Amino acid sequence: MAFSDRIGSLRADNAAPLYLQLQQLIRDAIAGAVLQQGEAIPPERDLAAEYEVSRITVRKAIGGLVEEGMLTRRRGAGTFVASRVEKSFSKLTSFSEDMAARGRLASSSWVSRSSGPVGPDEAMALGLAPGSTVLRFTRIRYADDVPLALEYSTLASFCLPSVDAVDDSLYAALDKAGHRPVRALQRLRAVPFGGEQARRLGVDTGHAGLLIERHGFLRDGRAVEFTRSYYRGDSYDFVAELTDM
Ligand code: 16G
Repeated sequence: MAFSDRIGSLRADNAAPLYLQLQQLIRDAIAGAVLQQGEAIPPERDLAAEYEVSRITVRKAIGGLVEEGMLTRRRGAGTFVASRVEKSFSKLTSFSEDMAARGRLASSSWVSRSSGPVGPDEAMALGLAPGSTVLRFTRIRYADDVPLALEYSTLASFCLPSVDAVDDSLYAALDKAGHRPVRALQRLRAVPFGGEQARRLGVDTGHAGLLIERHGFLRDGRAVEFTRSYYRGDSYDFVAELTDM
């Protein structure tokens, strides 16, 4: 079946620019599950021929949807409908592990890393005495190059030799140092993104987000980690399996 038979055609009586119309067709098809998660989008030249528009128009339409996180590009393979990331509630896993388990490529960019005296909220969260030193990490987390979350982590300083001990994964560094948390408390709530979160995640201010706060503990009960993760609500699902046992 031709792509346009599934998602619809451009309309001559529509005054909107062609790339926006094409974008809207694809967006509606994804929302209406006419296009499924992980499904391939036809190559640029095929779409251009089918819709009788220039390849630049197609590129602009697709490029915008990739930026929005609706589509993802995989090098050498093509463009696909992005799948929402599903995250189990019951396992204490790291972002890197969650992405690897889903065949997504995890990466991060650093916003900041520093050490300094603990603040009042952090002291409460980590059970530290005023004046203790903490390590702070702020990162943008990506799945297949789409920004998914902004994370602010504060760690008790005994957990790691220095802030430079973390490369790609915080939990890998904690594991190496023998201080990976084994238990965590998590609190989740819906938040509209403020300016900083929106800008860093490439969405509009007020975009629906999920704030997840994690308090991670060692086996001996000491608190290791206090992380606030701002996830994009349009690409993240939390899944919990409930049993009565
Ligand atoms: C997850 C955790 C976060 C942890 C991070 C470590 C949630 C809500 N948060 O994002 O608390 O610090 O993983 O990931 O799951 P990393 O080892 O890849 O740096």
